[in-house]
Amino acid sequence: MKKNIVLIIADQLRADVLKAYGGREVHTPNLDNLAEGGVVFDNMYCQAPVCGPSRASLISGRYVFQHRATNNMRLLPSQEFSYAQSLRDHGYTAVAVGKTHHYNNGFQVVPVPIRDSFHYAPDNHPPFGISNFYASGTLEVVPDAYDSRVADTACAFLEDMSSMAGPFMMNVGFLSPHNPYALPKPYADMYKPEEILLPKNLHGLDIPPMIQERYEKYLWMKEADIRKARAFYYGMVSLLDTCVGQVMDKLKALGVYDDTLIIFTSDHGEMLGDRGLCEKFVPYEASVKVPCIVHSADSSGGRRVSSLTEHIDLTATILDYAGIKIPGRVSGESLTGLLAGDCPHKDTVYSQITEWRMLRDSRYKLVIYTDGYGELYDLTDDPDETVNLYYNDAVQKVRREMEKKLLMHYINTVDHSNEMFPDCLQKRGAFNNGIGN
Ligand SMILES: [Ca+2]
Repeated sequence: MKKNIVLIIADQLRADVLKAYGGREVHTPNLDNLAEGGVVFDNMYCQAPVCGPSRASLISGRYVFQHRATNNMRLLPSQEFSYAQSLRDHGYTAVAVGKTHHYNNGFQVVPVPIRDSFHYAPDNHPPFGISNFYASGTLEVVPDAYDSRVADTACAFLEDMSSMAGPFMMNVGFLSPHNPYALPKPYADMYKPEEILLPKNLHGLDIPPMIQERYEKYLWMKEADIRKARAFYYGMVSLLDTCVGQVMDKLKALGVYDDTLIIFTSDHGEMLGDRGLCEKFVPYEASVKVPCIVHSADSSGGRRVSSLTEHIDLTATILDYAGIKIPGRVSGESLTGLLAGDCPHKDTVYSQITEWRMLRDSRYKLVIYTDGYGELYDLTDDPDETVNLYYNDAVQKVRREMEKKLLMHYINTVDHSNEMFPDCLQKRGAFNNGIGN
């Protein structure tokens, strides 16, 4: 049996808008079906809530401080591990359709036809003639969507690949529901702003100093603007759902659906007005926690997995599924066991961008900013992250334990071929001060 793999990545899709994650406002029949027949991961975290670094972690199976593609301008270094290259080395055809952000890492890139109505470039070029809603307040209705062409192209190529002798892997990258907020009808007016729920904790929570500027950037948005943005975002999610459904229908029509490992996820989330913030870049759940639905012939459908999991575990899972030995420099751990049934997995998950480092365990989330500011949340008692316990004298033992876990995470995952991190630690005198005491 050919062990085909399809990885579908949305851009900036927060988990809780989907019905599979408790959402009640957005029509997503195809993703609902995928969830009903697959395994839903309740606690999947991206390694960085920004496109380039997050996708570099997915491709390499490594944390951002390991692969060092730390921002959108830095492509994954060609010497880094790539599951696409590894699959090709093991007889797979590995293709990328739509956005991957990193195009030189083993994928055969299938071009997506571009027409005049093209509104957003696959490699994150500035929008072509389209205003970004978060900057201008403008919602654009366009004749058609780039993602529809991604779906068409993916389906055409699936037909070609299904007749090949060897197995295939396809990475399908959709741009929805990433801003600038441009949509064709009927999606553009599918949801009525006045019927949309307002975000959680729009204002009033403490804003860390390094996020203050970002917070102020969205202050122009009043409640009506946020409802408009949410309604349009939901339209983009429904468009995405249609495109995902096209790919699923094609896999079924080709008779390969049941035997294909299908992974659906997003590179990061979207704040969508929660705590006065939009887009991503922040360490809160709507930004760093991502949807993840897996269809596998090896697992019974309709299951949920509550274990803490990371995007880099998907990399390991793809290799594992293909029968490839997971190399030591891949830091992710295969989810194959969790797909088959309950089993122990990791105790903590980690994410970062330039301004902060985040670690969460089964109960607490710790965030350390590079200016020294800290956040600590009890996600069991306070899932909306409203009470920062970091400076609370009553929980200093918890804070110290979480800080130790963060430090141990670095020590246990540091790449010794990467001289940057040990040098950094030495400069801070950490080795001289006796780490681990
Ligand atoms: Ca993104």
